[in-house]
Amino acid sequence: MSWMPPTRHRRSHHPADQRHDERRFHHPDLTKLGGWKSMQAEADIPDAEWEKEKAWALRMGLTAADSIEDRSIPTFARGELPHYAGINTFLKAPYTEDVTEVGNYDATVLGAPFDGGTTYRPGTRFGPQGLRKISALYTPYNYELGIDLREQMSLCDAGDIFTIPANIEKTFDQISRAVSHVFSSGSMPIIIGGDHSIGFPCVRGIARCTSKKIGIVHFDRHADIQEKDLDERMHTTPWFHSTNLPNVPAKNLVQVGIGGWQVPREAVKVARERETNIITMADMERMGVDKTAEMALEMAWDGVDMVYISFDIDSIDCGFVPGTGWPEPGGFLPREALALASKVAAEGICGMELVEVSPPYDTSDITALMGTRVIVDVLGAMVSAGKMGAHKPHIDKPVSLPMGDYDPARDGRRWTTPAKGA
Ligand SMILES: [Mn+2]
Repeated sequence: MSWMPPTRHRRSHHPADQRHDERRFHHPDLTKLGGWKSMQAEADIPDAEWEKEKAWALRMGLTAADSIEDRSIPTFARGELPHYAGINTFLKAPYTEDVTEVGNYDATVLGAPFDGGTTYRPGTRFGPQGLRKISALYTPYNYELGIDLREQMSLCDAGDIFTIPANIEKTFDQISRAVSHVFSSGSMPIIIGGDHSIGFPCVRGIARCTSKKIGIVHFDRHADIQEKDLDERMHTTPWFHSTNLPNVPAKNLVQVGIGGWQVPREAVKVARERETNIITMADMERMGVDKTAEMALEMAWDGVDMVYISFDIDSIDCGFVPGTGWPEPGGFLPREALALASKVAAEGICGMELVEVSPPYDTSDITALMGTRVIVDVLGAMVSAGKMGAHKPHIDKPVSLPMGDYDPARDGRRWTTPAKGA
């Protein structure tokens, strides 16, 4: 008979050990903790996509030097690892350089690098690059949610929209066209700004592909609903023009986190006239996150078919997000913002934008990281709730954009020596 360890004297608090040790009764029941549940839940998440990515990396990046023991490591970095290496897309998702391929993915990230709508600090034209850069540090797995985005949804990065820096109206036309293309493909658009002026062309891009109605949950310190600012449509005006669209009712616009000393009176007048819904930061604090989300969802979804999220990073207290165009103290704590965005996303959304990250004013990439986090938490909440793709049945007026006249078979591959490329 072999020697058995004296289990009565083990110090482990792990639930699996409790059956061996009657003395454990005075310790907390760990099975009630999310930490314990998540540990168990991980076992049920598949890893087929990760295995596929590793095999793909060896095909693309060649097998490693003989001295390297882990034979899944390639010579050239391809895919997720190492996090500090590579040509960054958002979350190292595949780059759909050919944008006719975005329909193969549940969601598409597309950058709108434009800061011509800015009325104070510029720099958000670098927002998409800033988010992509710091997004590389994330894995697609979230312990607390018990989900792995790579295994449970598909994501691509279509790169940036060609914006026109000195012409906001031409830029709006380009953004609406790009968003319409992605939305029509069935892939959910995730637009990374860019200043908040892009909110109007993004919503317009979705709205023109459907006869259904769209509600908007808008997280911000600022109301952004006046008609013009400095004589033009600027980043202070997206919701005036969005709620002029026939299928975007103003009564389904819910603005959460508004307050402070930067809400222009012109905007308040419009909000009052159009009967939009404003939940101030103090309202949120008094009601709490759950009740706030519940109320926002009720108003945004009232009589509509889809809801869009517009998240201005400056809705979070400026102490956490210094790299933004109009910093305002007294905003959300990060945990509140992430929880609110997640709760709204868990009911299903038709698209989202993350705006106002300005890398030139950022410190240690912290603002860009917060923006990245909002996006991945939204995706995580949708996957957890089984809502990814819920918008697809509402795409009843898809658009089709003509391609340019370029045939790789006839014209060869770009930037190659003709002899080799032929
Ligand atoms: Mn704002």
